[in-house]
Amino acid sequence: MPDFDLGALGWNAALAEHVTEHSVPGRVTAAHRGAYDVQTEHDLVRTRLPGRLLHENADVAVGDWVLLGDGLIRHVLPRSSALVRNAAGRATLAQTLAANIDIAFIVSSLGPELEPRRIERYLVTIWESGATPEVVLTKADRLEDPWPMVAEVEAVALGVPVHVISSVTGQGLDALRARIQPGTTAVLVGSSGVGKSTLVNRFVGHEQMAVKEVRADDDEGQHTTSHRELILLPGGGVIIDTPGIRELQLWDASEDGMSETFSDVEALAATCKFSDCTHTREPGCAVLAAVESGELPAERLQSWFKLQRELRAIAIRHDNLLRKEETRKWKLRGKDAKARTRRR
Ligand SMILES: Nc1nc2c(ncn2[C@@H]2O[C@H](COP(=O)(O)OP(=O)(O)OP(=O)(O)O)[C@@H](O)[C@H]2O)c(=O)[nH]1
Ligand SMILES: [Mg+2]
Ligand SMILES: [Zn+2]
Repeated sequence: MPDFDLGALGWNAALAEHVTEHSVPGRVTAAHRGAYDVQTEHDLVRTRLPGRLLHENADVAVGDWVLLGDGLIRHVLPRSSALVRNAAGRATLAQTLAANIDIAFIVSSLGPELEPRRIERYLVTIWESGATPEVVLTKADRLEDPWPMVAEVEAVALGVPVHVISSVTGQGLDALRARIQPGTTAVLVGSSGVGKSTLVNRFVGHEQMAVKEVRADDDEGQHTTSHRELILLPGGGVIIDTPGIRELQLWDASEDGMSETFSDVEALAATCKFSDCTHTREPGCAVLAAVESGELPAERLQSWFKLQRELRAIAIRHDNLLRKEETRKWKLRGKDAKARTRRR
């Protein structure tokens, strides 16, 4: 008899097809430096990657389904979604923040620190991930009237639910909790101090995650979350808490995330007089006309241009990377062939 029902974490028949004899399936619930916690049917085990996978730079993230063999992670099962960013400070290194997620909550606190532009950037990445984004605006209790600010966010989060909550008064918590149905995995992403861990604790019903202490002198409190952790909620559903991130560098270079996030701009662009309109000076440009009339905020157009430039730069970097990789393989193949000729 299993002690733990993996179904509660989202295990399903499609995943079960990958299980081979002598392998133990489980889900990665926490990632530490070089070590992983994996929940199996029997135990929560602390494990790591074998040398070969380390060598191959295997990418294992919280939320991944893995197969254990002899206590080590032998396989990472195919992902249904993955939230990937360009690792901070590295030109081209993908970092998976969470895998196999259904909903990604973009968490921002209501106050002067709120930045709709940053939410736009998150939206692009999340649409790329295969998960569905939703926006959570926290600390509603701090403002007398949060609604003008909420409207500003709604204007950039087209077709995306925007939740307004307070972990202090409980406002909006039930509606938000209802989004995480049994078998569903949600992840919380956003800057440090916006109240992600506090929210998790409210859902769990006790201090599961350490929470930043309020300190007037500096905002870098003691208990900032330091690692990603997957938590099974009472009543079903899974939530992944993540450390606050200062910036979300785009990783994926496809246009899908942009089209979803900027559907308003793209709909306008489709009606420009010239099909190759650059929306900078052309006559009959519907985008510029909309900015002129006030229908489209100029900052939103700027943001669209900026993210497009970034995506193009990423596409070029990825292309170069691919070419380097191919050259390397080609050289290796050349060496192999030479070695074979020598042996003959
Ligand atoms: N007034 C108010 N304060 C809140 C609310 N939610 C969280 N806080 C406070 O905000 C501070 C930061 O909360 P955390 O939950 O640690 O924030 P976090 O997003 O997990 O931060 P990192 O782990 O650093 O990413 C704490 O002092 C909380 O008590 C809220 O709804 N209203
Ligand atoms: Mg936290
Ligand atoms: Zn145009």
